[in-house]
Amino acid sequence: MTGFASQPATRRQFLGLTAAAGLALVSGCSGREPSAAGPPTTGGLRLTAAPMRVDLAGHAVPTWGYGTVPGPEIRLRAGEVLRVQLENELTEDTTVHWHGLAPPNGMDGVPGITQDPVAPGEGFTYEFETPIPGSFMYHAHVGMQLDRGLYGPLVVEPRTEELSYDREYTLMLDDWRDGMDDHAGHAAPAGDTDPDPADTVSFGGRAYPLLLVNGRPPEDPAVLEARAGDRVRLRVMNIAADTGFRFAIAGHRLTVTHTDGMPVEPTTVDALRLGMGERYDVLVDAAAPGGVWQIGVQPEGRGGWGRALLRYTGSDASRAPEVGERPAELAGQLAVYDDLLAREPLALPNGTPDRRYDLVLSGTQIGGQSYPDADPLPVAEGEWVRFTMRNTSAKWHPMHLHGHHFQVLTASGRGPVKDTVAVPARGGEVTFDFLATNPGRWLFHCHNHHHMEDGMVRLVEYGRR
Ligand SMILES: [Cu+2]
Repeated sequence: MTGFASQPATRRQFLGLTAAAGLALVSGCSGREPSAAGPPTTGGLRLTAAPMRVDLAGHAVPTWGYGTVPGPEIRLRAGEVLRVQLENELTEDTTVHWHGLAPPNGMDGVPGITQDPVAPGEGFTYEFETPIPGSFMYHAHVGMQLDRGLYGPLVVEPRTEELSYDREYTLMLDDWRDGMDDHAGHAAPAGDTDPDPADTVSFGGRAYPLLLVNGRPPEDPAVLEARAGDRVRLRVMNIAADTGFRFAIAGHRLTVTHTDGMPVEPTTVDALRLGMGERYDVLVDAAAPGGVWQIGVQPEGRGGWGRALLRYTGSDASRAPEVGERPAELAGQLAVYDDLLAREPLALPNGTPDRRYDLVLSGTQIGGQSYPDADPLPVAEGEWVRFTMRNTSAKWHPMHLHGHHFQVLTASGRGPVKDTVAVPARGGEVTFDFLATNPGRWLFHCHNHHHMEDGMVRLVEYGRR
């Protein structure tokens, strides 16, 4: 809990969570009821990146984090100023990136591009307005630091909440291998060279011995409480480095209300697929006949398993599902981009885009180039820009654009507004449009962090028209 806010409202909120530890909710994930909330965070938060230990079902493993894994949930209201003092107590440089937000370029947290890296023993203050509500994440953006515990949820609440629900939880899904050398028995051989069978949906090929939900392994799951009849809002976030997930809850359906924090027409499905960097907000009606229900998290394209539990208040926790019990809903109807309709489409002008880029994703290259030996992609302020990506590789690539929201082009003409979009393997194609309204130099990259480290990055660079 070190490094948490100095602001009273925030601390009260946080202590409220800690007091509810009997619910087995990990610190930093929200289990509060909106009506019972204190004032939202207005900033003044201190994040200290430091070596720490995280308890994984009784094994204290070393990692780097912001005091807890996930880090403390940052919550503020649309239009407020996010102010975070980062302190670096690591042995190497670090920065914080605000995934899905569109801050001024200098606050985007990309070392060497938008700011000088923060050296060990140094600090940096991030400060910017957050006008757009949604479910976002923050994470370190230096090397593979994200693969450790340096991440957390960030929620910007709307001024007026349109959805009606009784309680909400944030779920961060992660693949984990940090500090697991002592537990090598769990690990499969590493490598990213085995070709996947043609019908496999795979976002990565590395071996990860554990999948965590809110920092917890399947043997020690987070427990989400609900009363019968409650409507529960879940903010599901994939912060993994190398794993796409299938997500479902036994005995319950999911009504998708937001993708990457941006509203869509509510649509009810059985399961979600989340590429790395993607988020979905869903509403779940606690309409089952009581009990304890499995929240299943299954990696796409490889083995492994993660879970949490949905417990109806008063139900006997000793009658929880077996650790490995897989909800049938995982194989049910999936939320797909084509079925999602933006509730607040981008204000694109009539006519045709001012600028187009057609980019082939091959191996871990974008347009045949590997960063840093890669040309910037120039845009000019005010332009309507279109990216088309065709993926010829055997892996799905979740492509993320910093500093902007884009609209996925679908047959409906009103595809979801997102900031990270999964491009299917073997000829899959996705097109998105954005408005160049946030000047600077912005990363466009694959959110598989191994692919990113391999150079699957381009810079979108504002210049003169
Ligand atoms: Cu990739």
